[in-house]
Amino acid sequence: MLELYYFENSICSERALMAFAEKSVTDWVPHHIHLFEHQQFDPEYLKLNPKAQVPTLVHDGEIIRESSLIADYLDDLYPHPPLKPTKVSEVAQMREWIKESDEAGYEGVASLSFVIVFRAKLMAMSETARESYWAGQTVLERTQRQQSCVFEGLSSPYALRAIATWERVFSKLNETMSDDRSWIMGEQFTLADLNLAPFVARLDGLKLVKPWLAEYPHAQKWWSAVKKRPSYIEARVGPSADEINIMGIEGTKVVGDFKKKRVEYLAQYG
Ligand SMILES: N[C@@H](CCC(=O)N[C@@H](CS)C(=O)NCC(=O)O)C(=O)O
Repeated sequence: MLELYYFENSICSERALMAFAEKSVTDWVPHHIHLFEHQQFDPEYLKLNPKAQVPTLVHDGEIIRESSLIADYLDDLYPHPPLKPTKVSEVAQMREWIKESDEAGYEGVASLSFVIVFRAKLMAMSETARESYWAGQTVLERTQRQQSCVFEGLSSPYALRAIATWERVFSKLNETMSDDRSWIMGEQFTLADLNLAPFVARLDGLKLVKPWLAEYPHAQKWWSAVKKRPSYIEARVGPSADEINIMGIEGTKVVGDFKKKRVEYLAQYG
């Protein structure tokens, strides 16, 4: 039996949902973990995921954590259609993309989400409510990142790191796609595309993709193709209807300052 513990509006959960959709697997058991209701801190859930994060896959009692590893595991479990190239060197190259999105891409998207949307939400709360939002966190680096983004906004060093990371990813994506290939690894849609898609969807919800990809037409073409991918549509990747409104409102407020910050970054480090 396959069970997925997840939260619909989480970009990491969307990777697992997209992998299920790619494989046309529907007989899995959903367990909803509502992050804003602090269900990730339920002692029973912490036994499955001590970092108090989603998603977690449980397969016949075996626990699989980390969204990119869950997608990889599902690809091994259900070989058709394959989401990894056959040539081993290409598998390693595909994993380099995933490593970058796991290590830096996730932090960048999470930081920008906090700078733009959760900042507005958390700053509107009383200090006590804010403290209880962060109570029980099990990953210190995540709490510190979130607090820096909430209290410092675009001046947070994490915002600058986010801009640097995504500049690097988008520029590499643009160059990779410039030979008119269909997907990152060539003609095959792979885990490199799947793992990147939900993160770019969030940046799009935050109104950052349009200004960012204006200079990267090949990356933009990739993004347009991803949005038409049946698994992307079926898994409902991207912000929900409620979220899209609030992200759009807050994103529009910040986009001018974001563009300035990006220009500053490029002038100094680009
Ligand atoms: N590297 C982990 C990151 C998982 C992660 O941080 N998930 C977020 C949602 S996207 C979460 O559960 N956050 C918990 C919280 O905000 O308290 C993965 O890819 O599975």
